[in-house]
Amino acid sequence: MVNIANVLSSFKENPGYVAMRGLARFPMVRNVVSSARGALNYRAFQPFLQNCEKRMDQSFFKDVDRRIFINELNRDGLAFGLMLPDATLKEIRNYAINTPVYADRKPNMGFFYREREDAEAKIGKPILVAQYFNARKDCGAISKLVNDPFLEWVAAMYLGSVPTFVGCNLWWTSPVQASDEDKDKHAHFYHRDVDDFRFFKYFFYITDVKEDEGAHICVRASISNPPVIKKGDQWNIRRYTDSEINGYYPADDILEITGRAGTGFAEDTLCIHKGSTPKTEPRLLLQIQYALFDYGTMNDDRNPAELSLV
Ligand SMILES: O=C(O)CCC(=O)C(=O)O
Ligand SMILES: [Fe+2]
Repeated sequence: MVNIANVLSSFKENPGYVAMRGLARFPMVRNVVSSARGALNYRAFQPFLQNCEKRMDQSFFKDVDRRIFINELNRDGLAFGLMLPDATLKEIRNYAINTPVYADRKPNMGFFYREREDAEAKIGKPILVAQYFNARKDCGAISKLVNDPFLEWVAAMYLGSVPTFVGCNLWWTSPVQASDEDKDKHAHFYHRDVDDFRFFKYFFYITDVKEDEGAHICVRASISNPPVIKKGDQWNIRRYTDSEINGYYPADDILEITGRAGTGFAEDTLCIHKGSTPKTEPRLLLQIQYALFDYGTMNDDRNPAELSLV
């Protein structure tokens, strides 16, 4: 059931975002708005691509075939084959070790990740997800990655417009017995994201992610084939159970994405996807998101004065 009071209060806070969430669930509206944005932008589009190409030999991913990558992303809503250099991984890990992270993404619940058990005792529950704030501003390797010409070129081609960087997020997912409420809050049930009329995310594993150890799970090509199980599901934005998804899609298309530290991929998370809870080893993930418009909802920018430890 839609809670009208909640919708009205969110509308007051961020009308553009709430309107987009209402409209972007309809494929025709997504197409019309994306084409219009592309048309308005067309003068800037080719120079943007050329600028990326000019800088391409500085890219971390200059050896990846970008045309194959974008074709894969267009076909499946998913594209694989990125790998971060060791030095970048090391810098992000150092940042993560030496910077407080925030339980449940709450600015007043900071702790150092090595002290997670102490923080759990103080909070009185297991911490499934803890996220850093201001990571791009405070970690040089992340800010360099956000401006990587390969990532920007693919973003422009996928969006059909000069891309808008809307945020990066770096977070730990820990091997805990989490409540269903926390699993729901932290996207551990199958869902589709409606973050804009057109958008996508890069995912980079900063720790090794083996089977059953917190892999991201995505249904290949489900962007053009949403699960219609209940009436209205083609437009509904809801959580799905594992058995609904396992019963709807061929097992071959439900991908548990594993990889060693540094592994990266692009995903349009309008595809059906979810996070999974690791059995024994925590997962550190960096996500970088590009879209047509910035509603201010996807970034990790927080006023440092408002951050505190538990
Ligand atoms: O933690 C994960 O792998 C899932 C996150 C997710 O749903 C998202 O980034 O849209
Ligand atoms: Fe999601």
